[in-house]
Amino acid sequence: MRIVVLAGGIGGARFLRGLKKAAPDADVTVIGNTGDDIHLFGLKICPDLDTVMYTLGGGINEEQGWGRTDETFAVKSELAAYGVGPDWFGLGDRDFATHIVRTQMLGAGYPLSAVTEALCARWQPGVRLLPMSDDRVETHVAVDVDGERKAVHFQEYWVKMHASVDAQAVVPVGADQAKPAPGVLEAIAASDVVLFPPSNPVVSIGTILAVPGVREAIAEAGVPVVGLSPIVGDAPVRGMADKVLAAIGVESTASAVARHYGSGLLDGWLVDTVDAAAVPEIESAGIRARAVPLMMTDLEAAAAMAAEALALAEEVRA
Ligand code: FO1
Repeated sequence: MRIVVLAGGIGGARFLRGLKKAAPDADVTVIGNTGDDIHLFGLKICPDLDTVMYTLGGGINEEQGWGRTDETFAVKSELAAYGVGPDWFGLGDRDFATHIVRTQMLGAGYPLSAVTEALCARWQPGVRLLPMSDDRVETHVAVDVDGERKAVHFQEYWVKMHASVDAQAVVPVGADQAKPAPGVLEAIAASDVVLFPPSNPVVSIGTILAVPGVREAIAEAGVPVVGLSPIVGDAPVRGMADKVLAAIGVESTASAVARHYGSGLLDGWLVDTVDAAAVPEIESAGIRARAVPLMMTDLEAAAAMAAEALALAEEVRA
């Protein structure tokens, strides 16, 4: 079975680990969000691609969900001694090596997709990891600070500001001009099922869908498209999905997120058992829905979620 997964960071990566356990023989292609990418310390950082690569490759810091295990911060503190920041973004020594290799290869003219493949040659994630695009896309968030509106990079909103103010708008800058990376449209067209993990529907999956051609390719593939709600009991399981959903006028409920994707894109939607009452409303919007446990407390729980998503896909297909 050929499975295409659109993935953000932590939620996407942990779901993928469950999917690999639930469907060990499947051929999995991951289309990773690159809207979170940022240039800092002269280096190109791709948080979501790295989170997927490290999580599936066994190098992730399990407690944080991002960055490397057994990390040290000597380079960052040496840079700080020179007065070089930013001090609000935590890059560890081991992680620095990844960004140095990536930035060197990009500087030598390799596209991000080739660089990602080269990095994955070390980590062997057991999936084909593709950036959504080789072109630069950066998610910016409009915020009101001291009575003035300004746009900040998504990482600044999330990591520096801790999403402490409301997001007024979310813009994937450059997405409208971006082309899908080599292999993205082909993988979708050749897939048997497309999955949306419990990743952020706006700044993760929404950004991937904003790359011209991706949404259309999914709709035209004619295969079951099944998603898992990142909202459980009217609150995001992690992250700031509520803040960015509000910015696009979507309520933070499992049902509203399903309706936001819409029946033209989504065939099936899993909600948590605490949201079981939302199932009829989602089904009346033309999306097959089931209520199952959606907390990825461990690998077994993530694998059970992935198995439920694949079962719903088969139900939709039948
Ligand atoms: N998240 C934080 O909350 N603080 C950090 O200092 C931080 C650094 C960081 C470095 C590399 C990386 O790959 C991810 C990092 N993240 C950090 C996570 C990241 O900001 C977000 O969680 C994702 O972009 C959202 O998917």
